[in-house]
Amino acid sequence: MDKLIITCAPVGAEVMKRDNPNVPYGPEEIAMAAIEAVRAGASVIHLHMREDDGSPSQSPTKFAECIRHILDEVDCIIQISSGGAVTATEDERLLPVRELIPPPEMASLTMGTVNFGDDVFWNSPKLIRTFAAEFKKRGIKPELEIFESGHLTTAIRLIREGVLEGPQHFDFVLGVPGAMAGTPQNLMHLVQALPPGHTWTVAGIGAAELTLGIMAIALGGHVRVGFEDNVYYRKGELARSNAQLVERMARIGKEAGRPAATPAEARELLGMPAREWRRVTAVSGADPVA
Ligand code: KMH
Ligand code: ZN
Repeated sequence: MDKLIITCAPVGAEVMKRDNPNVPYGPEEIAMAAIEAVRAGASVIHLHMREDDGSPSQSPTKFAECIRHILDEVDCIIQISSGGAVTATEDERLLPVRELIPPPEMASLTMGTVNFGDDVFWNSPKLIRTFAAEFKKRGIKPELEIFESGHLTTAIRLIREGVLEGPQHFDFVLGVPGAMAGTPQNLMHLVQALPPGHTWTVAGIGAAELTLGIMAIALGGHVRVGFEDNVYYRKGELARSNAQLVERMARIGKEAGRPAATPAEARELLGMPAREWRRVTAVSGADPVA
C-alpha cells in the first residue's frame, strides 16, 4: 500500500481555548502548531486563520503571515480553508484563494450544504462552481470535503461535467453534529461509492478521529487529525498538542506498514507537481499569476 498522507488541521473555525488551552490562535501560534505537526509526520496542513482573540478570520494578510512562518521552517503542502466559518460570506471565503501570492498548493472545497451543529454551512451548486472556477484559474488543487453521502454524488457529477478535472482528493468528514455520523459503516459506504482513480482521506470528529483513522490506514486511504476535529488524546484526557495526535497516527501507520509520506511523496501520491520549497511573500487584490 502507499505511504500514509497525514493531514493536520490545527485549529478550524469553531474550537476555542476553553475547549483545550493548547488550541492555537493568531498566525504565529497556528504556525508553531503546524511546524510541530509537520515535524511529527504531517505532510499536509489544512489551515484556518484566527484573530489573536480566537475569532475566525479569512484575512489573506494573516494567512500570508502564518504560511510564511511555516514555510520558513518546514516544507509541507499548505491547504487553506475555503470553508471558513458558517458566518463567513462567499466573498470572504474566497479572499485567500484569490489573493495569496503565489497561490496555495491546495484548498478545501465543500461539495454541498450541510447542517453544522445548530447552524447551516451553505454551499449551493452555484457557489461550488464559482469556487471550482477560481481554483482552476489559480492552479489550486481542491480537497473535496464530503460531509454527507449526497456530497459525493455531487462531486461525481462535477467530475463527469469536467468542472473538476483529473484525479481528485476526497476528505470524508464524519461525525459533525447534524451531518453523517462517524461510524465504520458510513466510511465503508463512502469508500465503496468512490469511483476508482481518486485518493481519499478521513477526518473523524471527536473519538471517531482515531477509530476511522485506523480504518483508513487498513483500507489504503489517508488520515486527517488535529484540533479542528478533536481536542482529546483519549477519553477524558486533552491532547497536549496537534503534534501529539499526528505522532500517534504516524506510529500506527508505521506499525501497519504505511509510514508517513514526506511532503514530496504526498505531492506525487496526490498527482500534484513536484515543488521547490516555496514561500508566500505577498498578498494582493490583483492576481499577477492568473
Ligand atoms: N468550519 C466549517 C464551517 C473547510 O475547512 O473547508 C467549514 C470547514 C470546512 O471547516
Ligand atoms: Zn476546515
